[in-house]
Amino acid sequence: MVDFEIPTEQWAQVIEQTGTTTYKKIPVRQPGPDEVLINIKYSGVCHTDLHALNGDWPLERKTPVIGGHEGAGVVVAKGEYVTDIELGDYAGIKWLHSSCLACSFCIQSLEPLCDHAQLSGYTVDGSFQQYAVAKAAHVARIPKQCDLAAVAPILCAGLTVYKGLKVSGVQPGGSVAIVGAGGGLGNLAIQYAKAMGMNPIAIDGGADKGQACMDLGASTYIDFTTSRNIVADVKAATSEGRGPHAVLLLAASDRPFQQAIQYVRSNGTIVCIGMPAGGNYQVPVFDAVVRCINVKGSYVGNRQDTAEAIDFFVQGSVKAPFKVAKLEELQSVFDMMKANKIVGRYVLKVSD
Ligand code: 8ID
Ligand code: ZN
Ligand code: ZN
Repeated sequence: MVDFEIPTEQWAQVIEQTGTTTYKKIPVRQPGPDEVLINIKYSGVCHTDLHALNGDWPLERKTPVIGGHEGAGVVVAKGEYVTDIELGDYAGIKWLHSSCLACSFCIQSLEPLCDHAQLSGYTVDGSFQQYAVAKAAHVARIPKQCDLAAVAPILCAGLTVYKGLKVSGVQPGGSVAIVGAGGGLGNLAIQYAKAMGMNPIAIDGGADKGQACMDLGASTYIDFTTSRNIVADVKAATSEGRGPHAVLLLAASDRPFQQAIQYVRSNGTIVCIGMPAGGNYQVPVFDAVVRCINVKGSYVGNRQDTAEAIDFFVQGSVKAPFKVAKLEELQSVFDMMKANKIVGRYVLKVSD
């Protein structure tokens, strides 16, 4: 067994008050009996981290809190009950830090719905620190051949869109509109959709996001900032002009929902994933009934979904470009995200 030298102090980004994150030194914690200590090498920055920073969701967050829930690193210490992870293994911090594993949701592997779920970077400290404690039962198992920077966004963005595509019910050959396709979740959604045999239609704003979406394999790019008629443009990109079989709503805005309800194919499904602060959806009852439209929510995924999402990455069928910044540069990544300027994902380099 490898022995790791663990420092007593480490660098972290701490939200001490809503709206600001502070780069500072803090103590390193020791893992409890059912926990592991992960030396985080890279952590993706999800738009959810920005919601946590701004405190704009109707969900209580702890303060102070260390954000981050796409953390990939090396297990450097573990508690006495942890028998299926070895020191030196690669592991990942995801949004679901823990769940009770015993309630009626947990035993059906609907663990994100557990009443006792703890959330990384929100109700417990996350991966914007060099040494993060995580529950062994829930950490993502990452195969040794993986590039830790590239796999980090799979831990939330990849997992979430893979699960969303699964529950969309779209069959191979079917089409899916991806709203917010130029962002972190969206870029990966294009890749998973292709890998699952679906035809992805990308919707976002700006030419650089358009280029990225087409490079990743979208069949069409529709720019919501310039399109005169998004509903007509989306329908025109589908077979018989009947609209896509499903829509993945990934934007941190509720505006596109009203369009989605108009262009989704009859008998199709709208999957709500993006969580705009204060967002609301209005479903016209007549359309929902006579066109048999399904509207559902999808919230990260369970441990099996995580393993499957990582498998696609390992097989090389999911590969999205990302940019790397330093842990101390988190605030500037948030500033770009607020302005919707980020194409794909930013990944922070957390430790050497
Ligand atoms: O489990 C979940 N449901 C889950 C998991 C992870 C993230 C939900 N989320 C939520 C986040 O909290 C956030 O609200 O999904 C949303 C998107 O996360 P992200 O992909 O990390 O955000 P981003 O990288 O900023 O991308 C958002 C994209 O949406 C585009 C923006 O231009 C950006 O590229 N967009 C917007 I804002 N309005 C749009 C519109 N009207 C739009 N694209 C098309 N049409
Ligand atoms: Zn996330
Ligand atoms: Zn439970």
